[in-house]
Amino acid sequence: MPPVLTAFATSPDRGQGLARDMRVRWALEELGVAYDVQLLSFAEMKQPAHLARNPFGQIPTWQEGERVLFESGAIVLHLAEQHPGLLPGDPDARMRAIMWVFAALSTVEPPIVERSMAWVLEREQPWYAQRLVILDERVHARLSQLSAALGDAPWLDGDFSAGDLMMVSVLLRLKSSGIVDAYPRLAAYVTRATQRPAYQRAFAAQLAVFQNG
Ligand code: GTB
Repeated sequence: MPPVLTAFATSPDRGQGLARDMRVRWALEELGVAYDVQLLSFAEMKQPAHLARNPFGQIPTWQEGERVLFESGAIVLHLAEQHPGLLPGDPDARMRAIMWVFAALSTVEPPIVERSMAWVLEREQPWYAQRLVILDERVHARLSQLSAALGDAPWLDGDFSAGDLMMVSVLLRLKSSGIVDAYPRLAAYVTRATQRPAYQRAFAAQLAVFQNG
């Protein structure tokens, strides 16, 4: 039986590929790993069967035989360790690619998520405009540092890696804001990554869930 990824039955982003199953789908496509998808409603995500997979009642989870994982970063790294294609063979380069996965998840993603959650939960508040200025500053600080680190290279460190996959996944959450466009190197980086056939296949697969739902 193929391994199983869980995803939203009804993604709030209406198939824009912003939910975190997308980064796992992308990794699976890059690595050529076949998989099934189990779609869950919000109610099903909080039921014991899913809480046994993820105590936080969230997607994505990954089940292959007896092995059950949650956390998109852990799942992507696990897949990249198991199959060639997303982590370099050289030990130093491999560790640096893993470092970029962590940088994406723990340094770049938090201010981006904070900004988007403020829009979801606080945009009707009288102080939202002032708060947005602060949130934007934090995002811009990270993007300008990231742009400097990328420089004119196509990818963060050598060949495309799990680090790039995760970084671009995180940057895509800013798509509707237009903020990334202020950083031409990052905008080109995102375009380069999302033109990859593996990204396109993963995007189409998650969009089909919305279109057929
Ligand atoms: N740290 C975990 C990981 O990386 O796997 C976070 C997992 C997570 O946040 N899962 C979300 C979830 O299950 C879906 S991806 N939420 C339901 C819940 O907590 O009850 C986050 C997400 C949701 C929706 C959009 N969107 O609509 O744009 C974007 C991202």
